[in-house]
This record gives sequence, structure tokens and C-alpha cells, in this order.
Amino acid sequence: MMDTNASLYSFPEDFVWGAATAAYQIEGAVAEGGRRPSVWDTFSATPGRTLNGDTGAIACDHYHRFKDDIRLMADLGIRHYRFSVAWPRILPEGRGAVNPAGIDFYQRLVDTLLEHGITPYATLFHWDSPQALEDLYGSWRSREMAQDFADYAAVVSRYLGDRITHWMTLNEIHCFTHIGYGVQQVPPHAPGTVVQRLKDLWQTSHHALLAHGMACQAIRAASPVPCSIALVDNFVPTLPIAETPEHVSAAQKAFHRFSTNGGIVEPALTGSYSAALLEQLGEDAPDIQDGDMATIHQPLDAFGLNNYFGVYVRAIDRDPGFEILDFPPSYPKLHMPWLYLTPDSIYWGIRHVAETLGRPDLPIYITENGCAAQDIPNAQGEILDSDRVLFLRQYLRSAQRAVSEGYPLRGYFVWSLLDNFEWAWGLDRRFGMIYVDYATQQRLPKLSAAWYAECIRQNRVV
Ligand code: IFM
Repeated sequence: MMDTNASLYSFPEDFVWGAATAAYQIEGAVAEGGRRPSVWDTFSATPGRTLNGDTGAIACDHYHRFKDDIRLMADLGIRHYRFSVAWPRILPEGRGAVNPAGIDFYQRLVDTLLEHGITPYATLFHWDSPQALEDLYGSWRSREMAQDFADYAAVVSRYLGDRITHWMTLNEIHCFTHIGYGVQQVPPHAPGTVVQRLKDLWQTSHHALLAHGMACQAIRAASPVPCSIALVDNFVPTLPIAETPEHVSAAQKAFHRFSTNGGIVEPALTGSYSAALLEQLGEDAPDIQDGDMATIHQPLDAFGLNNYFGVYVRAIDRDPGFEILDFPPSYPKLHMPWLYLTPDSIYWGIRHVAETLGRPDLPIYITENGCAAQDIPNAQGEILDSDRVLFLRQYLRSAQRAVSEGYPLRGYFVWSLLDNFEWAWGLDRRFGMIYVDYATQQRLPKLSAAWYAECIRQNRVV
């Protein structure tokens, strides 16, 4: 029978279909090749910090198995790969002497990608700050961290810039600052040190914004060839409960005040903290020195949106004009407490960048999207993760809607290529399209991997 749907949900010819991972979540080999501990090594080795006491010490052993993993990726037809570089492999003490074995590892990794026709997208920081800097000055609590990060970014782009031209500075500032230093209940993030005042918490994210801006400048100065630089953020899209002018306007108003949206993505993309947020914070707002906002607001070549969920908003006729709706108990979610099925969050995330933040010029990549599911091999040893296929299909259709309406979405990276160390949830939560048997380190592509490969082959959501 003829496939009558051959053009349904299709993407432009040059759409980037990719997969993403992060160093501490997959590499393992934490004491090899001159690497020194990151805050996540220390945190996860502390009793009671992660589920089942899991650590990333071995994880997917990707440090030793990267060639096989890259071959698997190539077999699926994935031609774009987002990974992260581990700061403590490159500068084991966080600053100072460069570790040649660290550089060599990433050169070999990237060369293997290129041999398979896979374009590398490197994130410079995905939460594994050098423990040495946490010990020295409290890492993100100090302004010094911004300069150290910029110096590290310069080293990486100097040594790897001949083969990597897509750079991403920091991944999800909210998580490693506001959850790393501000959450008392389980599960926090490393380093898990709770700062005293809300102002101190906002100071950590302000330092991270500065680090992003200074790193942009450092990469452009050090890269041997022109390159693309992006920030990757996971702001929470506010979703109009109905697509009518009153609810859309309520969702736009709510955007600035929800979570840390107005104090992280907004200053990075517009050059100013949200006025509504600053008013709400009052004396808890971070200290901002002369010139900081210009440093933070660097020209970017792209923006990376990590999106898993959004929150629904409705218009109300009293102050502040909007209401954030709680999720009712029976609302569908995947295998994380926060993983509500809200496919529209991709579409609205993209629209908020273009319209609410006034950046219709900025190319966008979905740099992470995916879900944890309870993957259990069947009697034949297959993993038929139809729940993950359902999730990815709905979110990808939402991405396609944004493209079809003319928003500048250029690509999509599934989180994640492989099951991996899911931070405080240890190895218990599986986000991969490829199953990892941690006892044997065997890899097994799930049904979702075959489904995604077909999407790539047909350049549309199937
Ligand atoms: O695994 C994480 C990733 O490191 C950052 N973004 C969210 C993912 C799922 O929780």
C-alpha cells in the first residue's frame, strides 16, 4: 500500500537530528587519565546523597567503550552528537596545568565521530565542576568561578577547535546553582551545600551567567576557526490552557515570574533581569556590578532549549492576571516525579524565546528532550518502550508545529543516547534509547531507537 502520509510532520532538508549525553553520566573512569574529582564524585560518594548510593565511577564505561557507542549511534543514522567535556579531565585542579591525557581523550572521541560522519556539539560544562575549586572558594558561590570557567573554555577551544565548531557553554544553570546550593530536601544536586540567604542563591546563578558571557568571549578569541556558540537552558515554558488571546497573554506574563526564567534565560538573551522578578526579589536580588549585564548578554549563534515539561497557565481577572495551575493527581507522567506529559511545552518554549523574550532572530535547537521509563527486557530480551515512543512522538510533533509556523528551530537532540547515571536518582532511572546492562556493560537498542532511526531516515515524525 502506498504511504499516503509520506510528508506528514516532515522537517526541512537540513534539520539536525541528534542525540545527547553528558560526561559524568556516561564516561566512568573517574580516576583515569589524570582526571581529579568533580563535585559529583564527592557528592555521590557521600552516604545518603544518591539513590542506592550509586555513583558515576563506572556509569556506562564510555571512556573505554566510546568507539562501540559511536558505531551504534552511526548505525541508527544519527549524524549529530551532543556530549560534554569534563572540566576535571582537562584541568584536574580546575585551573593551572592542562592535562594532556584529557585533551587526548576528547581528540580521539571527536576524531571517531568525524570518521563516522557525525558532527560534534560540545557542551563545556554539564555540572561536573572540579572539587578543587569548590574546596578553594566554593565554586559557583564565588565570582572567581567565572574567570576560571572562561580560562578552561579557552583551553578546550584552543586544543579542540580545529575539529569542533559547535560549542555550548553551560548546561541548565538553574540546576547546578539553585538546586546545587538551595535545596534542603532530597534530591539535591552537588555540591549540596545550602547557602544561607536567597540573595546568595541568586548570586550563584549570576556568577554562572557571567561565566557564560566570559566563556563566549574566550572561545571566540581562542578558536582557530569561526564557530557557533550557544547557551543551553531549561527554562520552564508556561503553557496557555487554551490558545486564545487572553490565555496566551497570561502565559507570557507568567513566563517572567515562574521558577528562575526571569533571572537566567531572560538576562542571557535580553541583557536584563526581568523587572517583575527583580521587584519580587527586592533585597534578595543578586549584586550586579558595572558591566556585568553587557558581559552576560553576548551575541549568540544559537540557543539550546532542554525541555521535558511545562506548566499550564490560565488568565484570571485579578492581580497578577494569571494563575499557574497545579497538575491534578491523575495527570499523566513518565518515570520521574516531575515528568508530566506536556508536549506543547516544546512549541511554547520556542515561541517564548521568539516572542516573550523578543528574540525571533535566534536559531534554536532542542538540545535535550526525552523521558525515563520503566524499561524491562521481555522474554526475547527486547525492550518495547512504547511509552517512550509515545512521549517522543508527541514532543517531536510539537517541534514540527513550531517549524511549520516559521519559528527558527534548527534541530533536535534526544536525551539520551544511552541509559546513564541520572544524578541523585543514580542508575535507577533510564532515559536512553539504548539500554545499558550495568552488570555486563552490554548495549541493547530499544524499540524507541528503531523508531527514531526511522524518523531520521524519513526526515519526519513517523
Ligand atoms: O539527565 C538529565 C541531564 O543531565 C540534564 N537535563 C535533564 C536530564 C534528565 O533529568
